[in-house]
Amino acid sequence: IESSIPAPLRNLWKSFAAAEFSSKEEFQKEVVRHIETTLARSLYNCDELAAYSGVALAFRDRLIIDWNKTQQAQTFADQKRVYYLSLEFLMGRTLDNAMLNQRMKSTAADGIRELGFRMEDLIDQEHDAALGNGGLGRLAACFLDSLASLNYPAWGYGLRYRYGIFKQEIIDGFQVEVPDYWLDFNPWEFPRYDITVDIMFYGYVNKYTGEDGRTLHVWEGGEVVQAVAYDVPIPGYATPTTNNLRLWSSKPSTGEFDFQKFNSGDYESSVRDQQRAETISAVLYPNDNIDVGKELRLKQQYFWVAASLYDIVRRFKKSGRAWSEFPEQVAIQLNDTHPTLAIVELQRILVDKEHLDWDEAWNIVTQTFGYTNHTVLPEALEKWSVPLVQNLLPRHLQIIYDINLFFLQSVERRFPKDRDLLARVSIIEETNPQVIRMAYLAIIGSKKVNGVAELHSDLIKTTIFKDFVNIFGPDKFTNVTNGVTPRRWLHQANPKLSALIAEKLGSNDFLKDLTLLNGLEKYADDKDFQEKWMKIKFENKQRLAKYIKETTGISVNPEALFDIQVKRIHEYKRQQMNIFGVISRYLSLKKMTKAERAKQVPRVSIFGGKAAPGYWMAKTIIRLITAVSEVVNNDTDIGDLLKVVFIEDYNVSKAEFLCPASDLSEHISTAGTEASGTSNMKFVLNGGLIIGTCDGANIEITREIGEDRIFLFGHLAEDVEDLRHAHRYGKTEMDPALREVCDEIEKGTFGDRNIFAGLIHAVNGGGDYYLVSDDFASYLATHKLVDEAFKDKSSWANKCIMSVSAMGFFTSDRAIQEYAENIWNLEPVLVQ
Ligand code: CR1
Repeated sequence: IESSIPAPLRNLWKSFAAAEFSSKEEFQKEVVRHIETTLARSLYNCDELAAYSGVALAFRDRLIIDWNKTQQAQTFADQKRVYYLSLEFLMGRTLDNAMLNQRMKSTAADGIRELGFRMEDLIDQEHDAALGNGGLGRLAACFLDSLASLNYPAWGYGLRYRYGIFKQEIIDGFQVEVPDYWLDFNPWEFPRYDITVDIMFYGYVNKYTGEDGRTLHVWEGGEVVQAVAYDVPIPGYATPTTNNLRLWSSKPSTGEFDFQKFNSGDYESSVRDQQRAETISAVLYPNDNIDVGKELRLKQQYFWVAASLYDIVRRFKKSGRAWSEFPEQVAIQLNDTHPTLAIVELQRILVDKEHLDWDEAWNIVTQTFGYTNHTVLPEALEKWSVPLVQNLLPRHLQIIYDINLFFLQSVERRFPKDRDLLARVSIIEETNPQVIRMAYLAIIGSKKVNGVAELHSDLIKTTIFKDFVNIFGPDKFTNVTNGVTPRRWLHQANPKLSALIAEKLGSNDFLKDLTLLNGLEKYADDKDFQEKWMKIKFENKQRLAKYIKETTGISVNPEALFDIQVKRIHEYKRQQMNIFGVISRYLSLKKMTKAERAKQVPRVSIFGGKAAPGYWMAKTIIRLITAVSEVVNNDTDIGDLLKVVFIEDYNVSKAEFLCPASDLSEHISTAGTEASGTSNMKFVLNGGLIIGTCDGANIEITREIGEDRIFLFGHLAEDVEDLRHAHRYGKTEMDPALREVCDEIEKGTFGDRNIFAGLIHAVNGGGDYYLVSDDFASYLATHKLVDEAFKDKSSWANKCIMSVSAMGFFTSDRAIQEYAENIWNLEPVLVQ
């Protein structure tokens, strides 16, 4: 590429090349320039938002210079790239992360102070980029950070939703959803109006006979929508590597209006068509771990997958290589089944457009894809109705049928006469209407399938995907335990702790190699270090206490034990068990004498999380939490011994100040239901202990940090089936403490009992699917142990320090390295 441009021209350009600011003064100059010219403001009308914008634009320039270098270096290197397809990227805020990854935060903070602002205030101006629901989307964001930090050539592909996850307001104790229109000012994206792809829906399939006598399928006559690329730079930590996240936005493809309609006076209908096209990327579906199956969602999936594949194939074709080399140049990772149509779309491109033989094409496809499963919950496994797909994507349905036919034929050859097996593994489920099992299609079309924690990866092999392990052999199935980026979740979220650790270890290197944390082990008993450590925890708790006071009016004592459960509200995550436990604690306190009360450890129970708008039970759980908090917090008898707080609108930036402020966090899902969990990792990394079940990554955390530093309770995954069976067939007696709690709710202590009838029924007569009653006694007993342990401050500090020292395994860098080596076969590219 370089040699195609004459040297003099090249040199002239180089002499004018944009340079990165590197000193405080250069930074200040850039900020003022952006405020005065890009934003048309001045010293006299520069508020915090304008100052934030100026700083963000200055850093954006820096990112884009590195982004350009990186894209060039990766193109020249001509190595394999990985494409991470995810419908969700829960990025949170960008400015702080960009400053820290570029290691310019203190320079910038000094510069901004001189210009009359405080960096913390400016950071607070930024709107979260909330293009995800929960763990799955945040994992994708952590992975992008690690891919760039480790210099891997990688692109993310997603949708540019105009509305991210809704904002949650609590009104009269109930959740109310408010749209999240977040694009007013977003300096972190670059529209690429020149990069567009036409995407078709509906239409029909025609057959032709080609010159070589082969049957060709042509999909035509449908409605066309245009995808426009928006690029988001992803900076690595302490490296110039800045990768790309490409988000697609939808718009009508035939220009602004249908002029025929417009001219004939049908203005409204022409605007409606335009809006219809824009609707595709308008809104993120707000469901975590639940599949709703709406047509618009399928449209989103195909729109995004087709645009991304077109882009990937276009890039590959520029290299001029033979198709057979595609899997050596391209790895595509499917983040859950949402992008599974990519398998079908690539097969369609290769067969219908590039005229490869079916088998040759299928061979390429199945060497290219990897599929990550994130859940075993039946209600979250995607199934699309055949009539829906037939109508929206007629050619894709034919290809799915063919994939299924050839697959079933191969199964039949290996396992003759096993008709049950064929029915079990068929991509098509014979319900009425028939449905397509997307997970099966993803398995059949991928080279590797992985779960996200050891227990989860074992469970998928022995339960939902058992037959496929038989058919493909065990090597196709593997585990990559999730991780979190220590840059955001330690260095950025908890700057004081990060600085203390750096001081002790002698450098910041642990942010690149988290296993270096084990150097803290030898200070775990050092009283002076323990004190410094706990002082930071206390200050983080004070900051949270202040926030709680300001936003809810509730006064909490920062000396109390802060017990936090923040995550999406879901019955399997068992926030209902937590609040039942709080009620039980309240009832015990009420029964105590003054002298007994004086011996109790004061608690603050903090909850946060969104309920899917259509998930009535989850909304009822929120209502019970707010109802209990109204009663308990106003009971002067109880005072500081127990406070209950619901934090409104839990999101990434709130997680960043909640994680450092916990003494104890709750990860208490019914065993076998939480695939991994990632906030468990964040809380421990920030020096908090956890109470949890033997589920997901809790098990591996226990293995790393040691059993006596975690409060485990409850039944094991292997017990669950029998327990559920017992509930279904007659077991009715309830745990006595739980019975007392239910009675209290039914007495009306927490307001209108009818509101909570469904919640009570679920544990009392309703089959107790999530085994709250079965685990309740051990849950309460374990909380007693927590109280006892918290009284011994030095031993508590020792546990926290020892735990942090053993958290090296849970960096997303380790996870990404495992993907790169075992699944993608990917090598880093160094950027000069
Ligand atoms: C799981 O519930 C896991 C994340 C990321 C979620 C959670 O335990 O940590 O994925 N699964 O792997 C999910 O959203 C659709 O499935």
